[in-house]
Amino acid sequence: MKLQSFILPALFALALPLQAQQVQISPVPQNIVWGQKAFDKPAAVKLKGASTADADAVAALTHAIPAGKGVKVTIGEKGDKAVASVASKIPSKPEGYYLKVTPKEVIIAGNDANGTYYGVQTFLQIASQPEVMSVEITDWPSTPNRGVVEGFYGNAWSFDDRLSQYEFYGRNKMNTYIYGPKDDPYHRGKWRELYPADKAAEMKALNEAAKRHKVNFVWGIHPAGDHRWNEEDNQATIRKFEQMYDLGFRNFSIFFDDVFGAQADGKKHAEYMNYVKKNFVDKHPDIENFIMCPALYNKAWKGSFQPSYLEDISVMDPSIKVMWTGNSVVDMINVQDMEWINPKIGRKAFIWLNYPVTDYCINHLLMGPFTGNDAEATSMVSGFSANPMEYAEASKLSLFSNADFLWNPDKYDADRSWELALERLMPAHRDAFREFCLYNVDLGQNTHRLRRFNESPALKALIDKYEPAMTESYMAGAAKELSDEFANLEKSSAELLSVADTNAMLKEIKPWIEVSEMLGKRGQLVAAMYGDIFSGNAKGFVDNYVAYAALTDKASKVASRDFPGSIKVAYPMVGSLYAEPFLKRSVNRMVDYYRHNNDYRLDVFPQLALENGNYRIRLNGQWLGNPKAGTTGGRPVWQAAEDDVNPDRQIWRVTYDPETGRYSIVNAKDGRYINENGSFTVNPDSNPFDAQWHTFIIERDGDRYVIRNGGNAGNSFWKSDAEGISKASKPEEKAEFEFIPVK
Ligand code: LOG
Repeated sequence: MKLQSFILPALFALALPLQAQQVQISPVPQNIVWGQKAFDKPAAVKLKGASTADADAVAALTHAIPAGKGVKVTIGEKGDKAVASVASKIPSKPEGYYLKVTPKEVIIAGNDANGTYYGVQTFLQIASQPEVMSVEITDWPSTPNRGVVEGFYGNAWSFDDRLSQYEFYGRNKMNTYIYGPKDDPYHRGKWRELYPADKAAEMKALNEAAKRHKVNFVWGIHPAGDHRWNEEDNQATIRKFEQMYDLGFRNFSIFFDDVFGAQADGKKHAEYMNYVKKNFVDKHPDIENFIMCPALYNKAWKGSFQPSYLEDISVMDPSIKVMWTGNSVVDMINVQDMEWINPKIGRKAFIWLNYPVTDYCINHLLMGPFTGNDAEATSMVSGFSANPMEYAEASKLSLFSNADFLWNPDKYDADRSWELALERLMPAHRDAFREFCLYNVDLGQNTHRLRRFNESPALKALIDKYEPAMTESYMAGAAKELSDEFANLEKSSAELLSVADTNAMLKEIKPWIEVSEMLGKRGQLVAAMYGDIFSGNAKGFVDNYVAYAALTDKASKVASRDFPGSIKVAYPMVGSLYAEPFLKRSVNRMVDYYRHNNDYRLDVFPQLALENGNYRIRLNGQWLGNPKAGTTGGRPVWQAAEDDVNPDRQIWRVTYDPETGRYSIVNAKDGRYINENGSFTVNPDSNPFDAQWHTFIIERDGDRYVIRNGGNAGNSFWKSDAEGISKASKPEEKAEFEFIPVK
């Protein structure tokens, strides 16, 4: 008894410091056994086998740790004499490797060139610590072609962006980069034209850089918009591909995405692909990959294309890989997706994952954990590439985890991977960067309906805990905790801004960090206003409100990429899921309360278009009425005559809702609300009043008013039709109503 209690703490004491030297390796290796300390961080490596080992692997090693007198490192591929003694331990898997670190020596033995290169990458992670641990690793990737498709609309990545990407892919064991920036004219608009000499030289340099990092640069063309499916255009394709081949490219793809109608003909696409296969690919036996992105590239679109499209392209040469984005344009990949598509195209689809691309939600950055893809689906793909943001450096946060996931999906843990990515990408400012990223997770409402709900969990918890009671009373704890959380965001953002000009990633996303800093300040002002309103400090409330409004205005004007020639300008949105709506609700509520209870400086607050009250609504001399009051469904209608039998049927109660900052419009006779379609609700039980849907923006224009939807109901204006009111499809159709107060 006594002995045990003495030994146990002693063992822990021993185990802990050793544990501390173990490195979290990313991607997570398939098999790893740690031992004791082997040696101190090496200043140099004494190489054995370097002359026969893969040259890129040797270069990657000696670039990080110079060759010289130091730790003995034996390196090579299966079949090399240098690594013959461990030949049986090398996994017989493409890109696999065996790595052993002992106090005496290090052995890095690849199953092939990529394997050796990846063995070096793993060793460099282990050897980055002051004390290097003994370890034995057998490792290989679970997914064959892992990487990125630069396939977004907008400002394409720069030359330097790309160089930095390949280095990053190599380090994180991604081997594929598919080139398809929609706005490179030589990729799409001017696909028939050869690259001019200067651009060709850049392309060549990029391909060579990619190769050094074991990245297959897949050069892609997008002719689908105006290909005439004739010999002339087929020849133009071959000419362009031959130019790229001569520049050194050995991987190719053809894109047909986002073309519709007659251009989206599956038979023509397949014939063309087979033509290029026969007249180009087959003439160059050293070409590795030939890939196509079909016009019908996701399941949700199947009804909009020829029913036989997928069958028509399934006749393509079986070596041609076919891309697929999943169940819809933007969706994570699961087993069912793969079970659906693979049999239809007669091969394993090559995934084009539309994440973290933001070309359809450009005001947002996607800096949250990389989650939602099924591990099992990776065995059903011929490759997996993520379409990133036009912000190349910021995309690395997500791509780090993309690499981790694809290498060893069974051991992938999204949160752990995300934490490690933060550490590796921003070691000196990890905590500040983490706080910033937490507020840049969700995409906002968007056409593809992907949402991420794990934004700012600490703030979300405070809102859930305190907001309901904040209208009732002052809670010092709530004010302090909310203020502290926003202060942390401000402080973290300020820290990042102080180094932003010398850090490639922070420089790129600086506008978002500026907006974050302002959000942090604004949140603290709102917490202060909450104190002011309950203590009756009118001056404090007004001053804080004025500061808040000025910062809100300033933040709304921060723009990203507004340089000449920029394809799209973004207005950064931060904390759009929880933080911003919370501030907006709180301010609306407090201002509404203040308005009703104070008279000091009411001029600083935005004027309401309409005061709460009863109104008659008139257009073109007709009155909006509810002649079937008391029934279910139907709609308000225009009536030429005033209703003097039941005047309430033409009277509308207009109420400002401080939560949303919008108005509800309810009939005075039967209390039925007008819904977002300009009708009464058909089933009041299943569709009760919901401020997110049934409140409207009312704006003043001279002595008339325009009405539009808001919140979940979109933002269309209201127009008048022959019978009543309805949503306008174009802003020009909007009606200008009269609101006549009923005394
Ligand atoms: C485009 C892609 C774009 C993405 C997200 C594919 C295959 N094509 O809807 O260029 O970045 O969606 O907006 C696409 O995804 N079209």
